[in-house]
Amino acid sequence: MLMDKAEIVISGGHGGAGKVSFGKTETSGPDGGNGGDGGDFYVKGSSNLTLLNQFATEQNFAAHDGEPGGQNQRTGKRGRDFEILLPVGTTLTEISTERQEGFVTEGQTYEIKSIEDRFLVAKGGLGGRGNWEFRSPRRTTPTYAQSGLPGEKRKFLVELKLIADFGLIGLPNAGKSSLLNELTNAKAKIGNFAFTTLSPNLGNLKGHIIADIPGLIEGAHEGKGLGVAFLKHIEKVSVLLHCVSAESSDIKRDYELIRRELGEYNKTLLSKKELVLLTKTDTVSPEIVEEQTKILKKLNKNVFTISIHDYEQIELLKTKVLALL
Ligand SMILES: Nc1nc2c(ncn2[C@@H]2O[C@H](COP(=O)(O)OP(=O)(O)O)[C@@H](O)[C@H]2O)c(=O)[nH]1
Ligand SMILES: [Mg+2]
Repeated sequence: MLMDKAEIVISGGHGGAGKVSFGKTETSGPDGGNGGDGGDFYVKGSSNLTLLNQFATEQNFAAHDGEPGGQNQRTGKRGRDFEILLPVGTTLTEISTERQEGFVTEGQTYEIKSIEDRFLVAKGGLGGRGNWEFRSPRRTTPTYAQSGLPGEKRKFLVELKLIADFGLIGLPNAGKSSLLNELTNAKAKIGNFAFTTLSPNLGNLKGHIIADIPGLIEGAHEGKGLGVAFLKHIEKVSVLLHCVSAESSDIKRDYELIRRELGEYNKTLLSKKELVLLTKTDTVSPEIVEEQTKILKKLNKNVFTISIHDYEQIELLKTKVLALL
């Protein structure tokens, strides 16, 4: 199961307490140091789509507290920062924030758009001042220090919006799931029946999401099979990877059938960038591959031949696909 929604509470570290202490001799006066600041809390982008699963068992996270001040004006150590990784495509929407001055709800959002994104989402609390800082000509022996402030405590709704860059389309058995697994870290079931899954399988190719969109058959746009449920996902992708099996006895028909279903559902789908993939090329002779390629090129000049057993060709395809963005 891929979790795509959770509520979590994130806190900055508590500031360390200031110290009350006095030097060893009667005349040396106050020398309590300040507490260290609490650590800050960050979220950072990652290409791992399953990261929201970490919230199934744990919803509360905090950066480390600052250490208390010491004698001899020694400042406590700052608390260590904390970072959690979230998949690219995640939005954090603030539900509520507790700050020192009270309870504030702001609805601030953070959007993780790339693996380079890193946001400070909860500041650590300030360390308390030690009694050395409170000395003055009038108060030479202050017997108090500050206790340090709590870090920001923020509750967020974390949502992963699966906006895929690429959509693998084609008839059942065209090799979509197999290709997804080869191009990405996905583990989609191979050779399963067309209608067993209710959400598209997703994989990650260098930070870009590829969705394997099953269920397209003749009449899908009218609600045949489960195609309609999947057609809406195609609307969001930037590039279509249209798989047509080299085993087909009528490759033109296979290609046009899918195009027709797309167009009947929504004409704008037809103007999306499309790379045609002649798949399973290892199952037929080179002559047939050549012939099938020729037929496809008449329909779309952007054709690439592929077999999941051809490692070099798979690597080439990765490069080619990324260049289409
Ligand atoms: N020989 C060979 N078999 C393939 C290739 N790609 C997929 N297959 C097989 O074709 C069948 C359908 O593949 P699958 O990926 O499930 O197709 P999907 O229905 O489009 O997702 C499975 O039995 C795969 O093992 C390929 O490049 N070469
Ligand atoms: Mg499949």
